[in-house]
Amino acid sequence: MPHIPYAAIDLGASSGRVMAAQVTPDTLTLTESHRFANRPVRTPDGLHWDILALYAGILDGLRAAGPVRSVGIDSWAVDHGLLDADGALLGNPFHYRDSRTDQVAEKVWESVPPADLYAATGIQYAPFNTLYQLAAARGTAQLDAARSLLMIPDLLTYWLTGQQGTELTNASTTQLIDPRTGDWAHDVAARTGVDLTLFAPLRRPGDPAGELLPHVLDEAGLTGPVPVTTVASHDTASAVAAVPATEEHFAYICTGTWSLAGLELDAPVLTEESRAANFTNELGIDGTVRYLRNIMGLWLLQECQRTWRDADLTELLDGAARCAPLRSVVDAGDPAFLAPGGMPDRIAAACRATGQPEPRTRAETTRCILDSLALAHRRAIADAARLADRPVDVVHIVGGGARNALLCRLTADACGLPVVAGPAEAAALGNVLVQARAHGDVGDRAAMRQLIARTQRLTRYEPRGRRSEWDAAAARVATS
Ligand code: LFR
Repeated sequence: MPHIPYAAIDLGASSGRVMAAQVTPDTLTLTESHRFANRPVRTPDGLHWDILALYAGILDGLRAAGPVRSVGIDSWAVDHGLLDADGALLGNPFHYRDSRTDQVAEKVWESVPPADLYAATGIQYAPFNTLYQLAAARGTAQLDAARSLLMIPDLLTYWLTGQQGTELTNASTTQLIDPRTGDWAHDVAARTGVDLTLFAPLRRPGDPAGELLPHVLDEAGLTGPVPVTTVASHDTASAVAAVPATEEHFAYICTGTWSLAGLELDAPVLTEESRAANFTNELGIDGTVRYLRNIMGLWLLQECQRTWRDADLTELLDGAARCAPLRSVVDAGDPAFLAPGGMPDRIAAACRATGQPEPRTRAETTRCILDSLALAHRRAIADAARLADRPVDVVHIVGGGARNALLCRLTADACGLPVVAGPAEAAALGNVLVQARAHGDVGDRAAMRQLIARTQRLTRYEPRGRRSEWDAAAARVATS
């Protein structure tokens, strides 16, 4: 007898999808019900998410999925909608790549120095952290009128259920949560002028989040009641929950628009050394800490493809595989690559600035990006292991980049460690498994991981030596 599936709504920076998953303690099948574009829109006041298009895509997806046991939503982090006293959305949510937060951090640091912020929240500096977005919004008519703030998955959950909550893994990316307690960092909020009453009560992955409203059921062609279950609503937290690790000492890299590389820990690392290395302590499921570094990821290549009028990925990767290795590398962690536009030229300029040959062809630029990502992966994992004082025996690559064989192979070579690649749809799988656990269909975190390891197609890449070439390339990036 087929089981009624769970629906995972997983929103990424370039597309959203609704996935239907059937789960038993021994089986797990995931099928895509609907995929839709996520196209950021620039208006005179800045770069925004098209939140209504995303919501419409979700309703289409639920209709395509048919009867479901429960629904869960995850998306990228830090971004949010502001709502007025009647619960109406005030304007389109800003995109984290919008430039309005440029130079805002320095002002915030006048109230709370960066060392104090890190000691209290464990969150790495990124210009787009919600804390800085709120500082940039200070004094605007919109923030003045706001009576509540909902993170993107919480906003969509509110529209589906009529109930407001703040999911913890995503809330940790605001830089307003204390990772030791999983509660608000009241002192940071008070000193930076953030009104914490804007936030709805905290919810944890697995908590109920309401039921689909009658008009939602109607639009999606469903018969109620359909519960919505809180998942790890930060996509990276869901992806880490689905890392198919059966070993104790593993590192992970969640690859997609970003590469998020690091370790799962029981407690945060809040040392000054860790802050200087720009490691973050975001929260994961079951009180775990996602100790990781943000690396620009396949964004570098996606942006090049956009400049090259959507050049074919397979051709680019085939060409890159034939290029000389490690000819030029850039620092793939450099925030200079955060904003959209002109990426091939910016990469060429970074090579020039460090005295390396500029990539001349699309294949060479692609190779430069993949070599640079592999190097950044290597550095992040080595730094995480050192700063958290934990050995690493294997690296799991999950997310879209797990399909990129060249990237996985280069990462194994650079790290000098075996890489296990897959699943590509880790965020959706983590979303599903947290729902299935809440509804009694799967056991604890280890059982969730074993289920993924047993049921999903994984590819193993052994390192091929050549450590000295990677060491030499690392030295070139260190000087950039
Ligand atoms: C990945 C991700 C990262 C976060 C970035 C911005 O999709 O969620 O974890 O740092 O997007 O929100």
